[in-house]
Amino acid sequence: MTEYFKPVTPIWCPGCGDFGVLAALKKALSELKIPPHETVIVGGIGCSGHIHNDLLVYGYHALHGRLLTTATAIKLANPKLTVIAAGGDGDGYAIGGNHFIHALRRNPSIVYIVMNNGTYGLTKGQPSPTAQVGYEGTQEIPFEPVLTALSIRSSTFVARGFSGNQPQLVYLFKEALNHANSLKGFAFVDVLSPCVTYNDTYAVWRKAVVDVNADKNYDYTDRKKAFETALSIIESGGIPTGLLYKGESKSFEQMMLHDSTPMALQNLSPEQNLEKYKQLLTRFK
Ligand SMILES: Cc1ncc(C[n+]2csc(CCOP(=O)(O)OP(=O)(O)O)c2C)c(N)n1
Ligand code: SF4
Ligand SMILES: [Mg+2]
Repeated sequence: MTEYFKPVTPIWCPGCGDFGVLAALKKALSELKIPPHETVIVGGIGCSGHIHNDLLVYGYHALHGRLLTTATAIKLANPKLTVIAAGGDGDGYAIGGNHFIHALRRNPSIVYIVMNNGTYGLTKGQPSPTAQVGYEGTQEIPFEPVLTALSIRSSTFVARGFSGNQPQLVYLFKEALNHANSLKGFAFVDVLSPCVTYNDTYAVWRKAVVDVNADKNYDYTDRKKAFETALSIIESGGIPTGLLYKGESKSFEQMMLHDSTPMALQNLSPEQNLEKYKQLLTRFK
């Protein structure tokens, strides 16, 4: 690819929470001075998955629920890139649910942003795994992505923001980008991003959010305490937000690449590799 695509105007409904996610992401990338030509956003399928079209970076529109495998492969091919996967709650927690769990377990150094609105916005408002009880008649107990992420022993970064709280969201995105770009592993940020057209939760969420970092004694390096704190907030009807957990575990690149040169950084010029190519050909004779 020799030219950038020009960012387009977002297609979202006026007031959609995803505008807040885009604004915070832009601010975080520019404040950290991350070069656009070294940044890739892999978008999921859904309204949220349009985000990679709205920024001056490389973009890839993945299959539904399969953005994490694509983003992981990009990072393995070139660990120098800033790699961000961004999609919806349907994409990430329903069809992509098992990929979510295994990405947390493998710990590739990418940022994963889930624009969580409790609905399938693009397909006009069916309940997603995080839909509140009663939404469109659903009686199912909502899936709790941050508790799942905290329960996986090799997860290294678990956070939740709210598109209605920009300073907190910019802070979380900067922390997540720094975590992934120092090759420390998978930086997961669930973002409460209301769908004003099919599930307008702004007023309810604004009252329910609890910022765990507001308590100066909160220790985000203690996984057990983080789980207990998040669970007790949920059980009392609140929604835990903030940097919930940051820890250490081997990254997927460390496990997979060892000392080998990543694919995109290898010298593949035919002239300089003629002998190797000839040797390779002998194996097929
Ligand atoms: C394999 C496959 N199954 C189903 C669909 C239909 N589909 C398109 S978007 C979507 C869900 C979108 O919900 P979410 O990921 O929460 O994104 P949002 O629109 O809410 O941002 C579905 C089921 C599809 N595109 N591909
Ligand atoms: S349908 Fe909902 S999620 Fe989709 S753009 Fe509109 S407000 Fe946003
Ligand atoms: Mg959704």
